Amino acid sequence: MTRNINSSDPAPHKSLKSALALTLTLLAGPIIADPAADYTEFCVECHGADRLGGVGPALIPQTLRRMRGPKVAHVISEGREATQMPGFADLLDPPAIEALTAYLKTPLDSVPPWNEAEITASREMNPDYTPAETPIWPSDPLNITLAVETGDHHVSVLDGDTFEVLARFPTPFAVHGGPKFDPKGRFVFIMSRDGWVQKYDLYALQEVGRIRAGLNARNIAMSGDGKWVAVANYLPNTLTILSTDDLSVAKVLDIKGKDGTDSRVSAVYQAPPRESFVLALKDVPEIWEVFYGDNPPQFGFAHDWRDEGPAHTDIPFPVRKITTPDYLDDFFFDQSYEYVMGASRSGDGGQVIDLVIGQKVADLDLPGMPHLGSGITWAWNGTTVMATPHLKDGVISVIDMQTWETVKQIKTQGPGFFMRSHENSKYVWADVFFGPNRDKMHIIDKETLEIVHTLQPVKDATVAHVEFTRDGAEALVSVWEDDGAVIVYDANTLEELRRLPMRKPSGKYNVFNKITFSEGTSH
Ligand code: DHE
Repeated sequence: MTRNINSSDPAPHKSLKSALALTLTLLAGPIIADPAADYTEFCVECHGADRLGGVGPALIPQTLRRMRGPKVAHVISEGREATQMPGFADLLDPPAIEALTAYLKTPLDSVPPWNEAEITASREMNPDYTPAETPIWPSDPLNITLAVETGDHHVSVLDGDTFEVLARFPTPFAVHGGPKFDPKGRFVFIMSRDGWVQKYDLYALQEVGRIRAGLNARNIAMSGDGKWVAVANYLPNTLTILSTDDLSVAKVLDIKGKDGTDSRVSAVYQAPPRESFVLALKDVPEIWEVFYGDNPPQFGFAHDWRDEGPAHTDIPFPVRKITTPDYLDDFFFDQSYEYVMGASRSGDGGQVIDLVIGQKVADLDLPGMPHLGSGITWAWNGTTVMATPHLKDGVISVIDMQTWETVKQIKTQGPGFFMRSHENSKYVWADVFFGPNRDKMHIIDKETLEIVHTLQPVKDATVAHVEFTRDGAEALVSVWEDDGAVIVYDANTLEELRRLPMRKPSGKYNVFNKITFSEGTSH
């Protein structure tokens, strides 16, 4: 392992390592790169000892196949924008980075199979679980808010009226994406990047069980009827459908495009009015719909349909494959779920696909890597607008959902990750997740589309992600640090009301806002 010695290391341990490398180099001459050792030292914590993923994705040829040429080496060297991947150019010199790149592109001796049998074998139901038909606590069950604390992998269950922490329970390692509630708001399903899905009973404040639905997963979606949870996997290339009742496996769907190309699933979304799950695919220019209702619609587009083989239950989960003009990664739906807005994988622009006719109906002017998954909508000037932050540019795009034209680009103090509002609020809250102004939170007037206030809750601390209480009266903001907090604001006066200490809180999720599909939250 060789190190750069001229870097100005910000972290003391890095400087120490550089000095040690220099000493070793002087004593023993040039050191031959040892990618396996470098992997163990720098990558294992996030990507797993077996390279099958953890907080970070699996680093094997199957998941790196789109990163041709110098792309992998560049990410190792410089880090990856909009993710937690740091750059290692100050710790690894170019030959070491090249060797590590080659190491990551070397196939594993074997990727463990992860099909129905393995998934089923991983299922652990809590033997001590005692169901509660009504809440064992006195608060409003629809005003419960969950706060995911990624600092120590826990979830806090907050009473939305008093902000008392009713329970704090451990989750699987590295939760990603929003937990999903059943339609009644009693059970919640939580997913970790390494594919575990946990079921928790909010009435009983107990874990029901967990199962590893994939080796490297992206997110989960709940069916509109509450019977199924779909798990989008990068590894293997599958969609796992679980019964919400007992977490048993209902189906494992292999993801192969129309031409037989295997694909990772970027994300799965629920489309309740269509009784379908909608899949964004990473490696083929297609959108899939997987139907769970008894009577899947007949569109008359026979070429869109493919028989996916025998189902594992009597629910067939038929699949519709829609070819799209581009690879689309990140989706936002209109409230009717007929139209899906997708961002181009290149990060430049987007498209609107009409799911009824299975065709592109519009292009979107969305440069700078829009983060459509964080989009929200509201009524504006006789139409409905959708607003989305951009991960690369300090701008928020506001799009008219009738004409699909951009009506405004609101300039911000840096690229943002999340946005939130509420039907009862006149404001949109938008963070500035990246860059020197990550301690800022913009407050945007929904009518004038102007930033009317910028909060700075804790100087130099990352503040991000907002959730409202059920009635929209308070807004909860994460101070996204290990010794962080959730700050409760009066959503009208913007006055700070409470500060609840938490370990790196990320997303917060209010039961009512989620199960009613509030236009102010991502779905
Ligand atoms: Fe996320 C949601 C994809 C990096 C925290 N993120 C989502 C969703 C998708 C997505 C598709 C919607 C899923 C859902 O809720 O069902 N995220 C991606 C990426 O592709 C990206 C950029 C790269 C990656 O590594 O996967 C990415 N995300 C991150 C982070 O680095 C964040 C900040 C920290 C972390 O936990 O990894 C992060 N993502 C979140 C959160 C949500 C989320 C908190 C849920 C937001 C919500 O309000 O619903």
